[in-house]
Amino acid sequence: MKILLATHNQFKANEVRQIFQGNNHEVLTLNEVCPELKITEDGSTFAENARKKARTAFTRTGMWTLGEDSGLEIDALNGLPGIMSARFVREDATDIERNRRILLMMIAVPEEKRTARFRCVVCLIEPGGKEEIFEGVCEGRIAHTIRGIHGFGYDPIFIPEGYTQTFAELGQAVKNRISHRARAFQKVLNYLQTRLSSVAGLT
Ligand code: ITT
Repeated sequence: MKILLATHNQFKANEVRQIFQGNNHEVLTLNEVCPELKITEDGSTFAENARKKARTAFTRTGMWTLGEDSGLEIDALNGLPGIMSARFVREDATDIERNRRILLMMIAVPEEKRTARFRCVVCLIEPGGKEEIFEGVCEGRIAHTIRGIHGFGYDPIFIPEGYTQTFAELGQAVKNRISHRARAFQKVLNYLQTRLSSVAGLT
């Protein structure tokens, strides 16, 4: 089945495609379906933003649609950057600038207080308009330096629980098994499996 992921972020889309691999779903993005569609993220929670992305794209296309909003929550910074993750520092800042700023803000924070988590919230809308919300969390801590070359965003400063390397050092195969995105989209896949067989049973 074709399913639209309402994102312009190609790193995110590639991760979702890898998580969906072998499940007979073709994941399309806004870049392929309606490249001009810009969605303003003005919600106050990840769920509100995920829902807005999904609803806006669904209204345009009528397709099975996924909206995803995600970010990094750092305990020592009272949950920042949180829903501001993509806009932290400045709207047009680079990933390196954002990572440097966080490391600077945390320069005096000791190891045991460097706890953080990535959160991913997904809103799925099916052609009849029914909608469901899914969430995935990956606990970890903030490194002291920028490390690794894989992934995107805050991957070079995030060490997932149970590991000593950052997501950007661990690489995509490990990340796609344990990440917030992997956890949320695995729930989506499980739901789709049940939902599609019940819809097929009705026809
Ligand atoms: P769309 O809104 O078009 O989907 P976006 O990049 O603006 O793309 P978000 O609003 O969900 O996406 O912002 C998520 C930001 O959080 C993202 O830009 C990264 O800075 C950070 N982030 C989310 N997931 C991440 C991950 O797996 N690894 C590193 N950083 C991540």
